[in-house]
Order: sequence, then C-alpha cells, then structure tokens
Amino acid sequence: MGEFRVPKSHPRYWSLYYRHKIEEAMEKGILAKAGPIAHGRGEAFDYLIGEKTIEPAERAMRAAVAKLLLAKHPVLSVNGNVAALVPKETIELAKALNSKLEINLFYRTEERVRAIEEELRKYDPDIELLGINPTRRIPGLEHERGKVDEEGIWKADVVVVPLEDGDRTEALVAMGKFVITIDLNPLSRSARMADITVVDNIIRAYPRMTELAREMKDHSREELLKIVEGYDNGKTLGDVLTHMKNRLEELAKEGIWRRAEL
Ligand code: PTJ
Repeated sequence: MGEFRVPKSHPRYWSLYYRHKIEEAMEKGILAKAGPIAHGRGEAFDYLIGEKTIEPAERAMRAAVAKLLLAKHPVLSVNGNVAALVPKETIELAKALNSKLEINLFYRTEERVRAIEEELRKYDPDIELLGINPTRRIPGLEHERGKVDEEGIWKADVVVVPLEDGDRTEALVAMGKFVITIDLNPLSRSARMADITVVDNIIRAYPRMTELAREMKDHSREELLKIVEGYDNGKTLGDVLTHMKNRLEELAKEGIWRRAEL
C-alpha cells in the first residue's frame, strides 16, 4: 500500500491526507465503488461552508447528543466511508454515548462487512459490533440494502446514519426511528428527511460530538429534553443555506483571486 508522502506544509495537506485514507480503504476492500464519489461531493460542499464547523452544525450536534443521551436504544451505523475516515472516532463516540455500533451498508457484500469489522477491531479488538449477521429487513427496501440487525437498528429508537443514502433515511423515518445524519450536503435527500441534520464534515463532527457527550452526560433529563424540544431542523438547514449564500457573497465582493489564505 502506498505511503502518504505529502509534507505537512502543503496548503491542502488535510484534504490530501483524507483522500489517501479513502484510497487505502478502497485497497483494503472497505469502501464501496461509489465511496470516492460520495467523498468528492462532500469535499465540494465543505469548500462552500468554509471547511469549519459552523454555528448551525454545532446547534444540531448539541440536539443530536441530547437526543442520543435520552435514547433507550441508540445505534450508530457504520458504512464504508465512515470506517475509512473515522474508525477510532466512531468507537469513541459510541462509548461516550453508551450506544451500539452496527455495520450497515448500502452496497452490502459479506467481504466488505468483514473488512470493516477488521478495521474497527484494530482500534478495539473487543468492541461489540452488530450487523455481521443481520436477520431483519427495513420495510420497503429490497434485500441487501434493507438488512438490519435485530439487536441494533431494528430495535433502536434513535439511529445515527452518517453519509447515508436518502431513500434509506426516509425508510428509517417511516419505521418510526428518530434519525440523525451527518451530511455536508444540506440539499441531499438524507439531509432533508432526517430529524436532525449535522451539516459538517464527519472528521470534525464525531470528535466534537464525543466532547459534547462527555460534557452533557450529567445533564438532567429535563435539561436534555429542553435542548431537543427547542431544536428546529428546518431552521437549521435554512441557516446553513444562508451561511453559504452570505459567505459566497462576501467572497465575491472581497475577491478571491490569488488569496492564498482561503
Ligand atoms: O459503504 P456503503 O455501501 O454503505 O455506501 C456508502 C455511500 C456513501 C457510498 C452511500 O451511502 C452513498 O451513495 O451515499 P450518497 O447518496 O452519496 O450520500 C453520501 C452523502 O455524504 C453526500 O451527500 C455527501 O455530500 C456526504 N459526505 C461525503 N463525505 C462526507 C459527507 N458528509 C460529511 N462528512 C464527510 N466526510
């Protein structure tokens, strides 16, 4: 496997670093063929928000963590892109939230499930992983795309489905699940269908959600409920679009030509 040789001084170091992670994951059989396409789309939207966590995302993360701490049976879903980018951070977040982890794939093959399991076990060999032998089906989705674990997503009251296809998000909402997604594209179907949408790069969002979970775990039920009830996903998505519009307008006014710091 090729080594990552780009010097840290490169202005796009982190972008190239995560691309390398995507390439490596492809070689290890973790990623779906469509994985790099999804990654590229994410990168494009990250440019538009300014490659940082914006206030509407922080607001969504706070509500998401509150809801997950209140949940009876929270589940974090793991797909190929998530295992490629944030394997360790996913395990840390699951532990901070006391949540189950389920490998759940849009393009499911048993080889990919095994490759993802192997990747996650590098960071914790004893971690409980669901989704290896799923026995249930999400109603309305055909065979491979709909498989879920009886003890995981099937039973869950709150599910986090990051970097997810919109059709599946909608099917989970129709099953009565409270659905949280992480998606850099605020216009995607997933972003529009979920109960809470965190428009941020999962690379920034998961570590921040872990911090929030540790900070908020001693909050009372009432405090957590107040955060969830005061949250409005429609407003959050609108605020993300306004952020993008304002940012582009400001850049257009100030000029971007030969501005190296952007
Ligand atoms: O591993 P599998 O088989 O479950 O397949 C995973 C992919 C991602 C290929 C599959 O779920 C898929 O096709 O998803 P979509 O419909 O391309 O949606 C993925 C969404 O994630 C897009 O809206 C991207 O903008 C967004 N995205 C990509 N990378 C990131 C991201 N959002 C947050 N952080 C990222 N790093």
